[in-house]
Amino acid sequence: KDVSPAEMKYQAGGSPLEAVEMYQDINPKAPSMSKTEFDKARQIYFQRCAGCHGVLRKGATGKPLTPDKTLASGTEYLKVFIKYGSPAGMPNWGTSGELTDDEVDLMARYVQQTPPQPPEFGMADMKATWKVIVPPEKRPTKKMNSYNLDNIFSTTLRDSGEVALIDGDSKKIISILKTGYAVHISRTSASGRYLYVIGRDAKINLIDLWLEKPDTVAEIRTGLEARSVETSKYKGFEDKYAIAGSYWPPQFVIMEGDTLEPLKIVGTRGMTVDTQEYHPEPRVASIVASHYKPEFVVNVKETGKILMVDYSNIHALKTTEIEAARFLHDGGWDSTKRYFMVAANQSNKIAAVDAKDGKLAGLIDVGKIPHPGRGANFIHPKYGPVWATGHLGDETIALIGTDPEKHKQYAWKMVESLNGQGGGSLFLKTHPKSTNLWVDTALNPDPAVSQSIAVYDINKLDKGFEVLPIAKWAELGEGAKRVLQPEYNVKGDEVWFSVWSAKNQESAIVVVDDKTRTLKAVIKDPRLITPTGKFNLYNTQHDVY
Ligand code: DHE
Repeated sequence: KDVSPAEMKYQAGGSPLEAVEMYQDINPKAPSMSKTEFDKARQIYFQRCAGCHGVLRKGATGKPLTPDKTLASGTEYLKVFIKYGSPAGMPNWGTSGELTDDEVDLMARYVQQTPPQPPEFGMADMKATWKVIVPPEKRPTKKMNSYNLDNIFSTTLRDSGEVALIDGDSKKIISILKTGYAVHISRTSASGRYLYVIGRDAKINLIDLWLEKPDTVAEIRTGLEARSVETSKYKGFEDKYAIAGSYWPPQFVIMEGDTLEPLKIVGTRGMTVDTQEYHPEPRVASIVASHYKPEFVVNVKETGKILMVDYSNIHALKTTEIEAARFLHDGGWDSTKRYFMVAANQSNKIAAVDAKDGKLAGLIDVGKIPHPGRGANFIHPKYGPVWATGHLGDETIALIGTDPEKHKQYAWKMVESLNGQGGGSLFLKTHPKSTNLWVDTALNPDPAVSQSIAVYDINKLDKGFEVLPIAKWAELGEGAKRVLQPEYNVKGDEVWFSVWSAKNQESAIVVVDDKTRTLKAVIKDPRLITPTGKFNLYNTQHDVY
């Protein structure tokens, strides 16, 4: 199979576009559909199919499903495909019981219709959702609480549409804030005062950490579906701007850092890097702020281009467009923060961008569907500084040399491929003060693997890994649970893991002592519903990983 079942389920995570009204464009050549049928099919499409086939069905991980292709296939052929799946990775939606025969028939007819286009979301729409709850002049001029901000963990509570701010010192919840749905990431501002979180529904909360009780001081929606937010970090521009990328519409927006006032929207529609064909929905994946220049590094998924967006004058915006490879997704800096390492996941490559010289440093072949999160940097005993990624599609961990000065022969090459516990890895992590490399396998189909973590000694990689039963340590009840996203505390002596259960079941955060690899604490609370990503504010602020 080209795509693992874990990867398919991961891509079929649901889209807020399912709730958006869209126009039914009647195609006289397609099988007839009532408005009710069309709307039901459209909802199923955005829940299950859009992640792989795209909003406009131009294809990404999945094949294109535009009427020129689907009308030629016809209803009966499409029904077989949808019901039984395909060896190339299409899930067996019918035989798995997820869709009834009637729904399979409905979807086979639906994909022959002209794809309905969700509405655009421009400046007027953004302004209509923009709220400044506490204006900058009414905010404190110094920190008004006694929290150790550096060691707070902003923790996504995916299905309750909240984030929990957890005090890393006491392991107590400071507060739970209402946010957009399924917050994807949290990012700390350059000064460490502000926290930005973005929901799948493109709602951003700006949280002021200096308030007596940290709380939202501004909010906005920047689109209909999104995954990334970041804030300017270059000298002289600290906390000045925020940027958010969206999946739909395909665009990014630069905002005032302390109010979220939208200033400049830039569309990403355009030509693909390889075949140079027009793509109508190039989604914005990860965004990071350069430490070398006043630039944001914007990774555009479907066109495979990395945009170095110079924010020093946003009214005369200069953008360097770097050719990489299609399906750019997640990534992080190397240890010097000069090179940004980003996964072109369905291309099985990592692109290394030189943020100082504004060019591609390397395009490295790795394993199947790399998925680093922000990756992990450490000094390899033989190859010098390396950056690591795990994979969704195989069990390996790729180590890439990142030091073109002192270890030139290893730079931008996969110098080693470690064997891991299994495929379905989402995140891995280490810390400059640690000798451990922690690798999750959250999407592995075997519960014993998805509920435990593999840990390597980076000085003895040839010794293999130790397995720690994180979910077992949490002592939760029955039910599926996944262990994911290792995250260090500020000192680098503890690692936190989410044990992510269903919405109606108990979840937990498990804290492990990094040195002894033993259980240190289990954080449980009825309010900790579906915890996924956790972001230590200091490590996120300074890009330490
Ligand atoms: Fe993520 C990071 C997109 C599914 C949890 N995820 C990212 C980033 C992108 C992205 C573009 C990088 C943002 C950045 O750094 O600026 N994620 C997507 C998807 O398109 C995808 C495949 C399907 C979807 O429909 O969303 C997807 N992601 C998931 C999940 O199923 C996870 C496990 C739980 C969830 O919330 O749905 C999940 N993604 C995360 C987390 C990060 C992330 C925790 C940040 C990791 C970090 O350490 O930086």
